[in-house]
Amino acid sequence: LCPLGVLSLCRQLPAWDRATRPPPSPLQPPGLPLAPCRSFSNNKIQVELDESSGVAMMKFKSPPVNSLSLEFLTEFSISLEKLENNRACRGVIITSAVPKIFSSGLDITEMCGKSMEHYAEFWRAVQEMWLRLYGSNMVTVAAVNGSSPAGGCLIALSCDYRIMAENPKFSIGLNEAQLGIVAPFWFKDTFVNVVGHRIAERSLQLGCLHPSPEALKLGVVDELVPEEKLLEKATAVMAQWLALPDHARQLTKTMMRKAALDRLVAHREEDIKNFITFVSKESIQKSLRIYMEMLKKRKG
Ligand code: CO8
Repeated sequence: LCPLGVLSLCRQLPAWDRATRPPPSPLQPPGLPLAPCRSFSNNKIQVELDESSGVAMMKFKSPPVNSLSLEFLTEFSISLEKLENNRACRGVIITSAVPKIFSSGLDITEMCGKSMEHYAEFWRAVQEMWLRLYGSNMVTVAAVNGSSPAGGCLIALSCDYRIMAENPKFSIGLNEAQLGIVAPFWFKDTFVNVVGHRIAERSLQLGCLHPSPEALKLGVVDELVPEEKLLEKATAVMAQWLALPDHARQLTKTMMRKAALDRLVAHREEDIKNFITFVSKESIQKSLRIYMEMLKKRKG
């Protein structure tokens, strides 16, 4: 019955077959069963599960900008896995506890001046995070309460629904081209699946960061609401999605996302090699260093 090849890779049980016990987590020490989670938190992420509604609130809390370091990505994947394996959880709202920032995307320092082994480990963690989030059986709603460039945008795009604070100072987009780097094919696939080919092509080539009203117009986000109403709205949207029987919604999600997920699964090792080759080039290292300096200067 399981049509989603990636599920076995993510070690997830399809939710329509959760009667059986989930296999041990690859991220969990062997022999330790996953503890039921109501609330849990780590250095980077805080999660509160409301068991009566089946909805978890996941808040990124890694100041100053929720950058996606190796540690952050690992904690994110573990948190998603815990929720996925908890039968009481049917949906997750993802937001930020850091004012004005949803996530600043991949931590650029993880891609500068590090060893090949580090790049491989880092990139595998980026892939793992996306496979888990994009392939999740849960309803996923992004409550984007701040700026959300590149990898931050990918997280929002990977959810089922995106609501953004209507502050035009907050922007969202896959701006990799502005850094002199190229968004990987699965970032692109995720973007195309949300906004369509033409909008994605233009936005990717120009490395656009869209202020929230433009993001709404282009379909990068589904709705804008005043910031103070964001979580209330996300909760209401979640209730709407959860009103449907899980199995029908999950199979439909699988049908829509399977091709993109399978494509990365089939090319995972090749994608890691490509990343290492690309990011190790002196020209790319130089672009990233210049970009980091620009961020620091802009501050001063
Ligand atoms: N990684 C690491 N450090 C970061 C990042 C980041 N992505 N973003 C910001 N920082 C650091 C800043 O350098 C600064 O450090 P310090 O305090 O030491 O000077 C600190 O965080 C705070 O940053 P700001 O002062 O800029 O904070 P603001 O609130 O003014 O602005 C923003 C926040 C809007 C998020 C702004 O920091 C920004 O635009 N950051 C850059 C975002 C960005 O371009 N991210 C892209 C990352 S690349 C990616 O996600 C995908 C790459 C996939 C392809 C790979 C192929 C090679």
